[in-house]
Amino acid sequence: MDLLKLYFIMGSQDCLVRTPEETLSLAIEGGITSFQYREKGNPSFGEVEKYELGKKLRELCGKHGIPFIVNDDLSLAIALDADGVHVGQDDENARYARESIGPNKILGVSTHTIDEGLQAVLDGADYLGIGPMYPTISKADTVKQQNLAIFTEFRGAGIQLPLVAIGGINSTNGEEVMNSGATGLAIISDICRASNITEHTKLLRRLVSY
Ligand code: 3NM
Repeated sequence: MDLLKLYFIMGSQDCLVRTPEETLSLAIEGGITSFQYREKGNPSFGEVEKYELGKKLRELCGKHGIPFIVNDDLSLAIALDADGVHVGQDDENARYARESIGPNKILGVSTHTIDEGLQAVLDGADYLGIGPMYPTISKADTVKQQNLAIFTEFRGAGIQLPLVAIGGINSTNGEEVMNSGATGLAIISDICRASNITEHTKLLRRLVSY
């Protein structure tokens, strides 16, 4: 699925210099192919703020034809009429998420083992997230680092869904991840923290476009 090639993930906590709206606009200009709203903001960032920011980011994505996916929060995804939802192993149950959003929305599931991958297929996932591939500064509770062979192992187990790699991916290591069999790259900090987001995103886009 080409839409998952360069999958940008972000929430207000990831935007240190620019606003989330500006960050997303610049990343869209650079060529991201999909976006996940992952709001893990500080305690002052309540439900209303989360919704209001989501609405703005959703509109930006809509204007540019970029799929807008909400992390973890099913009711927010439905309220924002998101294109899909992404759940982890500890989040909303994937099967329940599929039933809630219906058959036509995108469902992503984070998986770390073949068993989790096979279960996500049964639950109705459209793509699987696999990570962390490298150490990450953007998420505290990750499992242990994955081996690059994991993509081949998932394929060997008969899993045919798109496999999106995540965790510490950047313009230096992105190529080896793609060469190892990932369908696409999911990135937070290497885009959010770039001094020139648009140019850096263009560089990442070249890594996944072949
Ligand atoms: N999930 P960055 S790693 C949101 O391993 C997330 O499932 C992960 O951020 C997983 O690109 C991660 O800055 C953070 O490393 C990715």
